[in-house]
Amino acid sequence: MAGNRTFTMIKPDGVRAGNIGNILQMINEAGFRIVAMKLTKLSMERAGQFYEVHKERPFYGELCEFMSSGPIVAAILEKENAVEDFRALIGATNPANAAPGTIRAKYATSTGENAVHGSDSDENAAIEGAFHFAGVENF
Ligand code: 3AN
Repeated sequence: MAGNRTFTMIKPDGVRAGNIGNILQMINEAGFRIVAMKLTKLSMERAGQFYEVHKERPFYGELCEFMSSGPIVAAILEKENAVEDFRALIGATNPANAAPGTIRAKYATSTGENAVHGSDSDENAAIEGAFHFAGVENF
């Protein structure tokens, strides 16, 4: 059975461009309920931990520098079939391939600076949510 929670971050580029409100509006209009949310910042070390699975990829260092370059909005979202539906809402990793109307088609500028993160599985959604939020911060 598909899980009902996913984890997202509005990345430093999205925050810098003033798109927090626009992106949250798209998330709300797509029917997601916000379970947890905060404006925060990843240190280089915490970004490295979060993206540990990409450690061997050539873009890992660049990714960690970018993700720790400014504040982010971290959130846990709830909706039936949350992981899959949220991936559809954000669009492809490379915004050039993102379907029209998706968050990345509207607000991402490159594969690296692509405005939002969305968990890729129920298991990772739970791990990533717990990375950012204590249980008492979930509503
Ligand atoms: P997604 O965020 O769509 O799940 P992943 O998990 O493949 O994509 O990659 C995680 C993050 O790593 C992306 N959001 C992006 O910021 C960065 N990334 C992925 N591929 C590249 C690449 N070829 N060059 C630079 N950064 C990349």
